[in-house]
Amino acid sequence: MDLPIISRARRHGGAPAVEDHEGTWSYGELLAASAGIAEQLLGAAADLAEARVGLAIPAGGLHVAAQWGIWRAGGVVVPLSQAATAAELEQFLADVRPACILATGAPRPEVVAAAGSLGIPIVHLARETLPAARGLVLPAIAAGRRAMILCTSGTTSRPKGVVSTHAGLSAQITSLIEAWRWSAADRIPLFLPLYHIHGIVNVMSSCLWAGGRLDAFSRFDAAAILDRVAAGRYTLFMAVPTIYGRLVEAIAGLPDDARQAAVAGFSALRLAVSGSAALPASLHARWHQLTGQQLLERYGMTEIGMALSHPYDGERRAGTVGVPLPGVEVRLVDDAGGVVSGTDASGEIQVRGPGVFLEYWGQPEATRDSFTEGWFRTGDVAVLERGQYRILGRRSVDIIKSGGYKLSALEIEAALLDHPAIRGCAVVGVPDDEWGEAVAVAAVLEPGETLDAQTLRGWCRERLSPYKIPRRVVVVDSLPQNALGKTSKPAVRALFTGGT
Ligand code: MCA
Ligand code: AMP
Repeated sequence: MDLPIISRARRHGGAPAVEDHEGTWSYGELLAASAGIAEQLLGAAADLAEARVGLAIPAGGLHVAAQWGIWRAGGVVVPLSQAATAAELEQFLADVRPACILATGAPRPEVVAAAGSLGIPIVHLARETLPAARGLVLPAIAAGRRAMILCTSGTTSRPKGVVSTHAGLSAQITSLIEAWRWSAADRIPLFLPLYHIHGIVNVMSSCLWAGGRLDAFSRFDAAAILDRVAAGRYTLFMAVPTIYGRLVEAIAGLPDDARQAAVAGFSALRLAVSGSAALPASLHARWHQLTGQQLLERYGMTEIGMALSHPYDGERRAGTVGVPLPGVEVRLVDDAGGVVSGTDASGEIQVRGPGVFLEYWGQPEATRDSFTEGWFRTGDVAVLERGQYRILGRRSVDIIKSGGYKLSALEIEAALLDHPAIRGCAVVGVPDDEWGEAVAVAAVLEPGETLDAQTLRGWCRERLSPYKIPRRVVVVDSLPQNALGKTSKPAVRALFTGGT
């Protein structure tokens, strides 16, 4: 039996599915291309039996065909970051050990280097030379099988692989289809990275599940996107707060006619969604003032998909993230382990439901520790206020959200501590108007050493993705300590914010 996303695509046959720099792909073309890719991956095998396959293809029809092809052959999709350094990729690839990596054109040198050092073959695909399907019978894929592994940073210095099953992804998608009323009439731009749930599930997979049309951009380009919005191409829009902030600025910089057209395009959307990081109330208000649209804010996580959302109809109160999505159970648990009842008391958000991930790849202990009584512990703290959840913050000071990306302070610290001039350091997230939080580091140097911010950033650039590079650097004689003699991260943060 076909996977649901495949059987649904069959219903839309000749309808346009994806528009990218190479033109339009219909649902029928995606199905044919994915069958050919599946057969090529299978070779003489009947089923890839959950072999991992890396995906390093930019957003577009070929990316979708490759993703579906891997699934149809029984493989597990491992999307690769388009920003990662060779060292980061090598660490992740060594962990998940893909059988091969699907790429197109000239793959990023970082991918070539990492794959080369681990002996992982790169399979090149191009639209014009895709293998034609011979009509072989593809394996039946049970819903409980592994489908995807995403790399996520957290409270450990090494990122983890989050494993989702086909059933889990289907549950995440159908919840959004119902709550946000996706239909085949929907048209949406895709400019978010395709190695996170936001771009993969909320935008790409939900759109294709519904039979809608996706405009794929290789990256976020405000001018190109505003042009299409102004042309009235879209019914839906999904982005992180940093992008809405940039759009406000870009619209303000347009000549009168273009500005009016862009605003009219946004005003005509049936829905605009913000998430991945807190949407400042001021930006919610600014967007409303500009477009007449109330942004719908939602809350999710790689491990669970989307959990909370403002209602489609009903109050979209700034500063809150709404109510549980269909199929998702949410509870708040206080520090003593008690379930918070009633309102106005805070607790950790815990989530249960069919969309929750299966496991951290190869880390049974970390998987076990992240659940309690069958509930996933998100590490985010919230309060239920007048019927809607409001996020108060995170339990761990070591998780930073910058421009929608989740970063681990510990991972950045580990890279910095390798520098011979650095004796100690503490990385924190500090409030930032553009990025939500910006990465900041306080460093203690070895006696007699000097290190300027530019050199420190250069060191990081060779080892870490660009968005992990500290934006603010201060050299101190010693790191502030708490009563237990450990580095006090709140006090480190105060070095940058001036607070105490
Ligand atoms: C780029 N830079 C960043 C970030 N992005 N620095 C900090 N934080 C970032 N997020 C760096 C660039 O490397 C560059 O550094 C400098 O900032 C300016 O780059 P620019 O070209 O202006 O940025 P950009 O390439 O246009 O990217 C900005 C962006 C991007 C479009 C906002 O960050 C983005 O797509 N964010 C969305 C991420 C996302 O989808 N997150 C969802 C994951 P230099 O000048 O030094 O070279 S969360 C998720 O999936 C969960 C489930 C959920 O709830 O959604
Ligand atoms: P990720 O691990 O990249 O999937 O990021 C998930 C984290 O993003 C969550 O644990 C939250 O801390 C944060 N997040 C997602 N959506 C929101 C939101 N609407 N408001 C505040 N934080 C959010």
